[in-house]
Amino acid sequence: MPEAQLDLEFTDISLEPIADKVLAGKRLTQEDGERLFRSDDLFGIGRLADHVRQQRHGLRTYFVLNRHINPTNHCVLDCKFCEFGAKAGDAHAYEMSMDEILSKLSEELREVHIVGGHHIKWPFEHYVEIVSTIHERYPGVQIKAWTAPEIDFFCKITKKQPAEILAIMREAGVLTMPGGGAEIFSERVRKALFPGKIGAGRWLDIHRTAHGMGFRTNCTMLYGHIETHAERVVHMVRLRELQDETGGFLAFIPLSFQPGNTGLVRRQVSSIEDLKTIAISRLMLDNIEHIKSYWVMMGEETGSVALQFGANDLDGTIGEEKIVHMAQAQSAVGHTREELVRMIKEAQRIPVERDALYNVIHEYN
Ligand code: V47
Repeated sequence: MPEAQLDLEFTDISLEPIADKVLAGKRLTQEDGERLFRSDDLFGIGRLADHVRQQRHGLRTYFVLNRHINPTNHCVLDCKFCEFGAKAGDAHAYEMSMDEILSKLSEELREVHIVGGHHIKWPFEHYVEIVSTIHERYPGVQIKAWTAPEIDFFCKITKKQPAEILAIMREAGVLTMPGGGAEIFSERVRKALFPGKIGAGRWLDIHRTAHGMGFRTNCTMLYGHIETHAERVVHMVRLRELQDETGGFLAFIPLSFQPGNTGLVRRQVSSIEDLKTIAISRLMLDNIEHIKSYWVMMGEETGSVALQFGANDLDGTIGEEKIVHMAQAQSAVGHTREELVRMIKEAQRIPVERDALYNVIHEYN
């Protein structure tokens, strides 16, 4: 019997068959995932997820010196969960100039994460220029840019296929793709909250194409609005299926919905729900190496505790973030390297500074 198995005790004994499967390296089913979400045994689930995380990564926990750039919030879409998007004339609408974008970057950064609105007046060439200008000015900063819905928008305005768009972006300097825009893979929720945005099939196809071209990409799930637990598990299973096919996903990032003034729900889900979602992601997504605890949305305290519930990555220093801070997220807007090291050490894990592809820069033993 593996030593860690001896430490696993459940107050909810119905989890024992699930734990047996996990310890035997067997894959969990949709039903198992739903069973985990129904259980109140947060610590049992957390210990199981931490066991799996420690088998893969030990105590090592990644972070990256990065910067988020959201070049504009002008957006043709009207997603009901989003407080970031704006129309021309709205008081909070903005467009960043190239100088403004460059002024937010520095040579010390390892990664820049670029996503924004679907601007009706910006030609595709402008989006390409944002990437190429950054790449020329800061060749050492790896560029993670444009979500699948943005790639789809570029296809619409250029009448090109995703592979052509991605080839042009690669030429301009894009290295990896972020995982945003997946929201929740449910037609029911899409029709209710983001009817103008691509659904699961197109999101997965664009990532499949990117993986086929050798890009590594991330994947996300927006939870804590009107989705059900079963829909969360379906979402994870569909990502797992694509990962079986391509192996192209680097990390999964569960995104805790910030209600702001959307009126969709009264408040953000509890820390308990955040931790359970992180832990269940680790258990369901047996083929995705990294599970990120995105402190910007979960908050720093829960984000740090999540490192004991299956997450092995704290994302990054971020610098500035507009998408959820416009929805009144309470987290700080940016952190220093020292603060991330402290958060990881507080969770009794070993900080490892990485680049965008998880190459190790420095281990803080
Ligand atoms: O796609 C929008 C979400 C995403 C809200 O790939 C909201 O490494 C919560 O995808 N409350 C963008 N979430 C952020 C994102 C991301 C973040 C960090 C790392 C990575 C990565 C990707 O934010 C959107 C949408 O799903 N979002 N509004 C909101 N009110």
